[in-house]
Parts: sequence; structure tokens; C-alpha cells
Amino acid sequence: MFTWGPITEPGASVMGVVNVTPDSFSDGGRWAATDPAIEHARGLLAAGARVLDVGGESTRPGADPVGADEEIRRVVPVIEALAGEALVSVDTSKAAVAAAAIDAGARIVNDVSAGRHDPDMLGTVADAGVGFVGMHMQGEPRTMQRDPRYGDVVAEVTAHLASRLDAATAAGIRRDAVMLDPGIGFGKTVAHNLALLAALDHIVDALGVPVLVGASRKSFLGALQGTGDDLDAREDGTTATTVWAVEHGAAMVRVHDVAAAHRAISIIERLDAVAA
Ligand code: PMM
Repeated sequence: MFTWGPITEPGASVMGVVNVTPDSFSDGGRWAATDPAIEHARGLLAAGARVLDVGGESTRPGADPVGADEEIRRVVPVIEALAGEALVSVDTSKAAVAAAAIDAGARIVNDVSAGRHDPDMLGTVADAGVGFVGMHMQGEPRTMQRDPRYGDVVAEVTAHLASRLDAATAAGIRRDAVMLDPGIGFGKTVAHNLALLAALDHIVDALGVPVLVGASRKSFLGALQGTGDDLDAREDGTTATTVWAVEHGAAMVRVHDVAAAHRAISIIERLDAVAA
């Protein structure tokens, strides 16, 4: 039976992004074919990834949805190749894709809709006894960045995640198999993302389960740094968010550059040990 405990304790761990997609915003097309994706994933594992997150549908703002068959065709061969050597999660909102990925060896389902997109998702995860990452998103990828609005973004995202935790456990997913994620960049302005990161300690305390933060290379970093669409320049901001997230209670960070995150976390751990 899956539990997050051994994965997230003693310290924060790194989830490496493996996008088997032609159009993800940050690495679109680079690993779209099976063999390059597997090779890339092995590199992330060697660099210190604790989980490899394999996705076959881009969730970048404005992205068009992909059918389940195509998503399965993209992710299953990659998961089959990696499952014997790594802990693999599948990044999908479709129960059929999750089921195929679990058959191929995935042990975690990472759903950016937290089980809202597909009514069969939570039951599929519960029946398989695998881990579940549920993320907050306002709207859906195609339109989510048009005009995101909240009264109190921290309170609303926290309450939404708490209700998704209830839905997951009601469907039969064990509480200790659930991780939650405030969904940086998913239906959020720069100010919303900053407010959520600034309140991370509170969110972690309020939810009472491990929290994942995925800020890697997201556009708010380009906006804050004044570097716009230059993705390489966002790596510095990504490292800053990794350090911030880990220092403020995140159990896991989802990043593209695993080596950089792993190195940053190793320094934090040394500092924490001396400061303790
Ligand atoms: N971000 C993306 C995709 N999947 N899943 C979780 N749990 N959290 C995230 O922040 C998240 C995600 C988009 O980034 P990508 O296109 O670089 O994978």
C-alpha cells in the first residue's frame, strides 16, 4: 500500500518533470519521442529525482486537450521503461490514462484537476492503492489565465484543497497517500502566486498532508525578474522558489532542472542542521 512517508521524510524531495509532449511551455517537444524521454528521465533520476512525473498532455495556458488514446500512446512506453528503476507518477486528469499508466508501473497519479475533471479518477486511484497528488486550478488550462479572480486567494485555495482531500478519502484513497498542491500558475496572477507562496506555512499547517510546489520555469518568474519569455533565465527564480518552498514546509518540489534543485536542497539541509 502506497504512503508518502518514506518518500517525503526526512527531508524535502524532488519530482522531476518528464513531458512527453510536443507543446509543453517549458520544454515543449524536446522529449516528445519515447527514447529521448526515457534517456532524459534517467538523467533526472541520476541527478537526484525521487519521483519522475511523466505527462502526455500539456497543461500550459491555452493548450488544446489531447485524447486519452494519444496520451496513453505517449506515456505508457516511457513508464514501462522507467518503472523498474524509479518511482513514477503519471501527470494526467483522465482515469483511463491513469489506469493504463498504473498497469505500466506508475505508483502515483498527479492530477492537476484533483479528480474533478474525470468522475472515475478518484475511484481508479483508490482501487489501485496508489499515491495521489491533487492540485488546485481555477478554470481549465485553455482559459485559466484570462482573468483569474479570488476574494482571498489563500483561503479559497486552501479550502478547495481541503475539500478535494475529503473527496479523495471519501472515494477510498488513504489520507496518507494524498499530497496536495496549490497549483502555482493555474488560474493565478503574479500576485496570486506570490500570495500562495508567501502563505505556504499556513497552507501546509491547515491541510495536514504533504504539500507539493511546482513553480519551475513558470511565467510569473519571468514577469518578476523582468526576463519575460527567456526560459533559461527563469532557472534562477526557480531555485529561489525551491529554497523558499522547502524552508516553508513543502514536502516536494516539481522541477525541470533536478540537479539544481537537489544541490540547493542539500545546502539548505546543511544549514538547517547547523542552525538546529
Ligand atoms: N505544473 C504543470 C504540470 N503539472 N502538476 C502539479 N502537481 N503541479 C504543478 O505545478 C504542475 C503539474 C505545468 O508545468 P510543465 O508544463 O512544465 O509540466
